[in-house]
This record gives sequence, C-alpha cells and structure tokens, in this order.
Amino acid sequence: MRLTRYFLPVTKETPADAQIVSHKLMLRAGLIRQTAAGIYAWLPLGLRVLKNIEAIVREEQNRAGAVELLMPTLQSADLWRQSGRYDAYGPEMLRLKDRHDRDMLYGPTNEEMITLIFKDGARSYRDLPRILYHIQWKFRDEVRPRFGVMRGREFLMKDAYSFDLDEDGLRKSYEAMFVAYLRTFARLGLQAVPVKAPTGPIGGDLSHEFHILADTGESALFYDAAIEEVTRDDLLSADASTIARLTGLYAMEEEEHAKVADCPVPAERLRSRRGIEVGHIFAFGTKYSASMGVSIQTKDGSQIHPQMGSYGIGVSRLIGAIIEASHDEAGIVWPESVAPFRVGLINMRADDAACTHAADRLYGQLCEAGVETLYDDRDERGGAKFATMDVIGLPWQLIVGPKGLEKGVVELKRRATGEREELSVESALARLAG
Ligand code: 5CA
Repeated sequence: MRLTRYFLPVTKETPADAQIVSHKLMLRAGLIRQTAAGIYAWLPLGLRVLKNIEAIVREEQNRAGAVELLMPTLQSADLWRQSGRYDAYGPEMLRLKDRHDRDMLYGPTNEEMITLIFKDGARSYRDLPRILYHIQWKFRDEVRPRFGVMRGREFLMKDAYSFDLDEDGLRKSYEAMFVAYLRTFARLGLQAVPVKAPTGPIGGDLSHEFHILADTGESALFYDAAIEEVTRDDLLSADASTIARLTGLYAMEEEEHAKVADCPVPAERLRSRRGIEVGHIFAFGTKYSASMGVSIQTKDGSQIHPQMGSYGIGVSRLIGAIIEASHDEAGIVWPESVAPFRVGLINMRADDAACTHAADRLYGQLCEAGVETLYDDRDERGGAKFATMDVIGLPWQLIVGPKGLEKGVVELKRRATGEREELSVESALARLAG
C-alpha cells in the first residue's frame, strides 16, 4: 500500500482526552477515531490489526472444535424475558423500540439467543456436545467508558457457548476453551494470567478471567510468582496438565483475595499487580437451558437440560492490551502476529528520480513476494517519515536513500530493538520474504 493513496491520519500531539499510553498511541497512530462517548470508528490501519487479532482468535476457536456462526446485534426483549434477565440487567443494556412499539435491545451478550437457536436445532444426544461461537459487536452502556477501546460502549467480542450432556462433558468443553485461550494470548505475544473469578450476572459456579499484567489495568490482582515462570512454549503446547498447573497456582482479584483468611502463598512469593481482563469463561450448567426449556433426549430415552458454558474474549480490548504490553517512547511495537503491515518501506528522497525508481522497484518486488508492505512514497522529510514509521510500529523498516544506493545497499531496521543493518536489495528481500 502506497501512503500517498492510504488514509493514515498520524498526529504528533498527544490527545488531551487520553489518559493511558495505549489510548494515546491508538489516536496518534491513526488507528481509531472516537465518534461518540465510548464508540469508535476503526480507521484503515486499526482495522487491519483488529482483523489480524480476529483471525488468530478464530483459528484457535476452530482448532478447539468450536463452530462459527453469526448472530445479530439487535435482539428482541421477549427473548430476555424468557430467561428473566430483561429486568435484571439494568441500565447497562441499551433498550430501544421499533416502529411497532416492540421492545428491542442491542445485545450486551448472547446466552439467550444462542440457547434458543440451539433449542430449535438440536433434539437428541447425537447433537451434543457442541461449541458454537461468533465474533460480533456488543453494546454495554458503561457508566464510565474510558481508556479508548479498553472500556468502550460498543466493542467487539468473541463469545462461544458450549452444550453438553453432563457435567463431565461440560468440564471437557471448559478445558478445551481454556487451552484455546492460553494459545490465543500466547500467539498474540501476551502473557495472560488465569484468575479464579466470581460468576456475577452470567451465573454458575466455575469461572476464570484471563488478565494481561499492566500498570494501567483496571483490576488489582494477587498471585503466586510461580505463574511468571510459565513460558510461551508451555502455553503454545498447553493441555489439561497445563491448566492443572496454572489453576493450581494462587491468583485472585483484590476483592476475592481480601476474603481469603489464610493466603496459601508465602509473602515472598505473593505478587500484587494490576491486570487487564481480556477474557472470561463461565461454566453455568443448566441456568439457561432449564429456564428456556431446552430438552434433549439421552441414549436411554430420558430428557435432560444441556449443561452449558460461555466463553468471551474482548477482541477490540485486546488491541489496547497489546499496546500497553508492547510500546516504547517512540510509539507502538507490534508483535509480528498482529502487525498491520510487516514492512514499512521508506523512500528517503521522493524528489530524486533514481531513488524513487529504486524504491518503486523494491516495493513491486515485496508485493510480488507477498510481503505486506506500507510504502512511504510521500514527498516529505526523512525525519517525518521515520517518526511516522516508529509511531505506527511495523516490525521492519526498509530505508532506501541516495547514499546507500551509490554503495548498492538499503538499510533494514528492526522496530523492536532499533538494530540497523545495511544489506543488498536481494538480501533484504530474502530476509523479509522468509
Ligand atoms: N457472555 C459472557 C462470555 S461469552 C460475557 O459476556 N463475558 S464478559 O462480560 O466477561 O465479557 C467478555 C469479555 O469482553 C471481557 O473479558 C472483556 O475482555 C470484554 N469486555 C467486556 N466489557 C467490555 C467493554 N466495555 N469494552 C471492551 N471490552 C469489554
């Protein structure tokens, strides 16, 4: 993509209304634009990151055996009256009326809708177990939307729902999602801490939150330092034993920790840090399947209500969490797996015909090799181009300038470390295409 044809409104000024670094950088790097309190438009660069995160979340859901569908954002109030949550949900729910004066709402979550869809489509034990999920916008009329996409009112969530014949099946589905979560966050370059959680309005008795450690997190956590010893490789190859190891280690939110009379962790191993909740999973049994009358015939002919769980990931919130975890003074440092482009190609002298010719040619070769490249072909000072590339945080910068060309070299800079290296065009291509 040529920058002269793109839409990348990068700013040098620090936006006054942003308090935390990820929000500031998302605005400065032209990823999002606020259109109303807690509601954001995704600009082209931000949308690419969102899609990359979504793709990793999707791959891991599919790998765990979950099946994708898509439910609407607008729901009828009657659906929620069936579960009894319509009145219980409170002012966070955005309620509206259609032209026939029917009560509608913008979905804050989808337990009711998926339960009804499953009820219509499943009859017998052969239809279980199933895990269904979608990636869809949600609306919660938060009292204090803040920190940009971190606590928005409209936000993108992956929510999965499991249906099992018995509690043992539910435990297996819960574990499959737990593994998918550990792998998903590791692939996003994040270290997520699973924390045993109270279940709140979703209901049920088994629940975990997944937190990214960051000083700007909204939750205060207490956990066993041994959790920090779990490596990325452990997480990528996670199985039931990894879950046992992790959930065997103490980790609590402050409020819950305060209720624990005898903390099992010795003081020297107890860590206290803040966390960003990027995922939340619940096993709630028959809460919705019973209240909404889902009956499934078992092998022996009896009828049961399926055991259910729900599993959320804050897809749009993850962008904020990733930036909180990965940035420096100059800007964002994207992990390779979610970067909006792999390479930023800089033509240092758009007013120099030879330099432009060489940069154009290199751009063509990168595209040909399938390397996602943002090409700064603007007629601007080199300094401004470097600053733009640094703030948007692409993993590699490839710099073409007249001096290098005389020697037959281009410069390759790694954003994460700042390491620079001169090499021939061919070697640069080989390196980046790999
Ligand atoms: N139905 C369940 C799981 S499918 C559910 O709604 N869980 S939740 O309330 O915990 O939300 C799931 C995830 O969505 C959270 O872990 C968080 O990462 C994200 N999330 C929740 N509220 C917001 C918000 N206001 N802005 C951005 N992300 C949010």
